[in-house]
Amino acid sequence: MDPIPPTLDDDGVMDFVATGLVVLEGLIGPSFNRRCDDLAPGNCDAFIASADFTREVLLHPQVAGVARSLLGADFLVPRGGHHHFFKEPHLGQTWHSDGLSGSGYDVTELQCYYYPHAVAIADGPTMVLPGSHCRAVDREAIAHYGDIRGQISLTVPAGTVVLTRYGIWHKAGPKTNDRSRSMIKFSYHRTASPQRDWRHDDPDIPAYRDRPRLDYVTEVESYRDRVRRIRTWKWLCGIDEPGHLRWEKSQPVSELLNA
Ligand SMILES: O=C(O)CCC(=O)C(=O)O
Repeated sequence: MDPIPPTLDDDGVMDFVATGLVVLEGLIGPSFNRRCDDLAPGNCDAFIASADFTREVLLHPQVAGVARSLLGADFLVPRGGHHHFFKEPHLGQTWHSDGLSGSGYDVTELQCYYYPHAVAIADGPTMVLPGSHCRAVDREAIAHYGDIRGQISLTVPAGTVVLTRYGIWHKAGPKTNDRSRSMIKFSYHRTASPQRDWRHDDPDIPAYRDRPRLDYVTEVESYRDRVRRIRTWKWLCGIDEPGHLRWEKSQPVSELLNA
């Protein structure tokens, strides 16, 4: 028996394919959140690998349920990570992605942000750009970008966990107070070949139902986004026979010759 039930259904997975993130607000309770009060900045491998963090955060049924949905059975649970801590006011980071943004349409890693304390706009929240996770980009180039229409500031209640597709553009936003702000970052990885084994009733794999165009996306880029989303959806469903990426208006030559 699979001990971690998937929590996403087809629509939840399709949403993730389009936006690149799932936000679980206020999930972790106050008593565990308080355990992060004195966590030192930087590497926090021992804390993340601890039995308590594993139980309360990493294997929380909602967090692990999303990981199970998007990474398949027997996914790898993080045994380390990083505490992104800010106290002094600062101008904010530049846009960056930690992963190989645009390298493909697979989903093999989920990078997660856990906020043990509430984050308000003056605290310098993490900012993310939904849909940016599948763009082929030069990391140094996007560092020059300013505000982008559709960007989100993750102003969240304490105990929020955000699961993102590795490669999503993000940054710490500008901070105007001197209150401590914590974000604990860790990643789950896939070991299983992709298949549609998240929650579903109908055994037939549905076609990808496209999501609305993102605010910053032009008409042409939105077409490219749609193709990228379809490819990611098919990859996740385990449809990888040769030719599955064919243009929908084309037809195999054998069908034409035998018609
Ligand atoms: O602390 C944050 O909000 C983001 C920091 C981050 O992701 C980074 O430095 O790579």
